[in-house]
Amino acid sequence: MFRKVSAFVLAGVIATAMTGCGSTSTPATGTDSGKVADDGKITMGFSQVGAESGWRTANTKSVQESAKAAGVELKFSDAQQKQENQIKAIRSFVQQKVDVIAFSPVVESGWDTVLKEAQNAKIPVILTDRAVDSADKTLYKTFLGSDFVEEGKKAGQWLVEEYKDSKDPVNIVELQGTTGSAPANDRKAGFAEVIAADPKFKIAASQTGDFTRAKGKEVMEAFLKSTPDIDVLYAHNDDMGLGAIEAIEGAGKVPGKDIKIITIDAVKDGMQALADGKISYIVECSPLLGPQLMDLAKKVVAGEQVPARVVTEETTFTQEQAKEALPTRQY
Ligand code: GYE
Repeated sequence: MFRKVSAFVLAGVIATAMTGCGSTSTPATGTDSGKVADDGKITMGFSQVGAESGWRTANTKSVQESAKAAGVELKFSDAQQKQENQIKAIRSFVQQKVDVIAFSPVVESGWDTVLKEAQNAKIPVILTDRAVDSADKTLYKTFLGSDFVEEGKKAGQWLVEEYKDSKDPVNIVELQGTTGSAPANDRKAGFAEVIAADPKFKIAASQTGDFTRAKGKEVMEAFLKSTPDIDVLYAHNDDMGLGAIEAIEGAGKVPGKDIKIITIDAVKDGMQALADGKISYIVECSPLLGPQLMDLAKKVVAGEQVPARVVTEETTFTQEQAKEALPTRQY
């Protein structure tokens, strides 16, 4: 009201009055999708899954280093693989009025309520690495990460090729990632779809190893006891595969010969085991999401349009390719 009157009173300098009006009533970026802090620095609340694997450690490092390089103030929270901790962290970010929230959802379901809270507070959310299954796609601005179904398919395609000249049944055991997580669901589905083309492929046992080395070892020990004649192990990440190698060796078998192993991630320890012939094939999943995440965060906070989905580019590695790539591998 006061501004309107003053604009009239200062009839001769309307332009000046309008400028004043604009600058007092509009926040710096002029959008309701977020705001830049008074000092111009973006504050990001980031809720990480945990520290369950080599992939996760590399991902955390990438996010932290990229935030620093991009001048983004990072509030980092480790959920220790628990959804309730992530929900608490997101609520606390909302209370602290951060400019943007990024998180890697440990499981796919159960996020609508907390995401609605962020939306009501006009704080934009970016999904990084893993997806949620919310029907309401307005609850987040974008999803940055790998295509996990495609990764599972690549693993299956290698297997089909590897056994193309054999008519014998191929007994597979599968170590799944964290139950209910996007990579576990999708890597299972992609792999199953490809191997279904030939009935000689049989998944004899499939259980979660929670993406950790310790669980991978434990479950593989149980598989070795319960399932005779295992030909192939498909592990949803390197760490579980590395744990399983210990179990296989402990049972007096030779990994890579008696049992072929396919894993996903391509972290250094996995690549070393591949170069050493213990793993047969690795599908890459890049954890270096930090730089793209910071770019997206800046755009989202500025109210710019971003693509709804940003897919990470990835490759695959044979044993020979691992030997070549290892010396320059970043993680
Ligand atoms: O493959 C696994 C990690 O979500 C892509 O989580 C990520 C997965 C990764 O624990 O090693």
